[in-house]
Amino acid sequence: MTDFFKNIPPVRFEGPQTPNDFAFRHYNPDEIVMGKPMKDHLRFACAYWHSFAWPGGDPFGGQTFERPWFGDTMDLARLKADVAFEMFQILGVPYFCFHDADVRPEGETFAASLRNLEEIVDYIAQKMDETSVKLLWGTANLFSHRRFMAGAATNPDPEVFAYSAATIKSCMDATIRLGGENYVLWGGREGYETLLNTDMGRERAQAGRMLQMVVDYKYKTGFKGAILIEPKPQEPTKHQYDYDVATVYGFLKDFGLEGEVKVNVEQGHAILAGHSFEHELALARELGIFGSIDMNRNDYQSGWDTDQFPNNVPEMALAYYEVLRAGGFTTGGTNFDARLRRQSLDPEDLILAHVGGMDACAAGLKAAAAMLEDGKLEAARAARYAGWDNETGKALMTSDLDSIAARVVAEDINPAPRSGRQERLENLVNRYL
Ligand code: XUL
Ligand code: CO
Repeated sequence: MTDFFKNIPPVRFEGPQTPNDFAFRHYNPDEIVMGKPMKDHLRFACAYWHSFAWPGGDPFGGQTFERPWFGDTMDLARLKADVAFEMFQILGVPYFCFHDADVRPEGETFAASLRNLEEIVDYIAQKMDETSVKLLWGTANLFSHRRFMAGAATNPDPEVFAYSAATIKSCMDATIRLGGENYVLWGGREGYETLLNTDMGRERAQAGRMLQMVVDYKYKTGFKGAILIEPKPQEPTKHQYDYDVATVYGFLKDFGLEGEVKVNVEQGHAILAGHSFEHELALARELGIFGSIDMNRNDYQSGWDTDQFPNNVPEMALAYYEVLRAGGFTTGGTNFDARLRRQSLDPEDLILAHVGGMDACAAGLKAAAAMLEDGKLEAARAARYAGWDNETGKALMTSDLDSIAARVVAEDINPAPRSGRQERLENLVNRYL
């Protein structure tokens, strides 16, 4: 045991009335919701990068956190892993997620970085065995180091493409070694700062080739997990190719990979793309590419990807409603891609941030389940489209313009507008919260 979280006991469910800050009010892991335990619906994961690698900087100032594991040695990487697994156990989260750069120091050469990664992965594997904490997904950091400043797969320099391919292979190997349930690709710098120096056609083709190689490697290695793309419209680059769920689907279709790759949808990224989280989730479900979620929130005033811990239960209820309508998670889960505010220096801040986020998700899930089980919202939706289920409605889907036009004239069709009943439905939803 390290002494980082000293005096913080394991967090347990104590119910909504408890005065204890270090307790769950809603997240009751074994409580059955719609036929299965809450923990199996939510499948919580902690993000290694925000909680253990981020130094607390912003564009106007550097590091605010002073963590005993900050530094570039393997001993410190092991200390970081020790503290990380202590946090996972205090919270009782079943999963974690990581990038290569979060867990190992960068070496002088690719080979040295790879040795560091393999060594720490062995150490993490041991910690996973001891604690039963599992890996939701692994990924490669192809955006922090300066070599990636003009992109990874979409870089104008083919040697950066090569370096990125080698890095992805090493991170897929690490994910497989740790029994990861998914492998994620977030194209942080796969985009452009200015079109003036960008060959968009080439960059798209390069990104398509890289993705094809990832899918091929999945089959070559027998990896059973899902390959997920995480859409984001911008930040760090001015424009990112994986803009949103619809754009990613178009890209997958273009390269014939729509049956191979799904999406990891992030709350804050959905908002940055001008959508709601539930919109992105509903679309992913309809397109058959729903995979996993990165849970967080942005500050609606700032317009930045502030990656705060989620706390808005009504928003989460709508998001989990779409997750439940998708049939719930299979390989995916709820990853807290969220970080503390830079003034939140204390170890207990890290715990309480997750406690609040987990509780807000649980409350959202319960509301979503009640909404779905009650069936009123779905009944209202079905009633709105009922005309499509009768013979005339069905026939429209196989008719042509001529025959439809002839019937409209012959039957003097003059449809009467009907209320969309939005306020009634909004009132209904609020009753479950
Ligand atoms: C950045 C982001 C990443 C990905 C993993 O906005 O969301 O942390 O989730 O690379
Ligand atoms: Co994310």
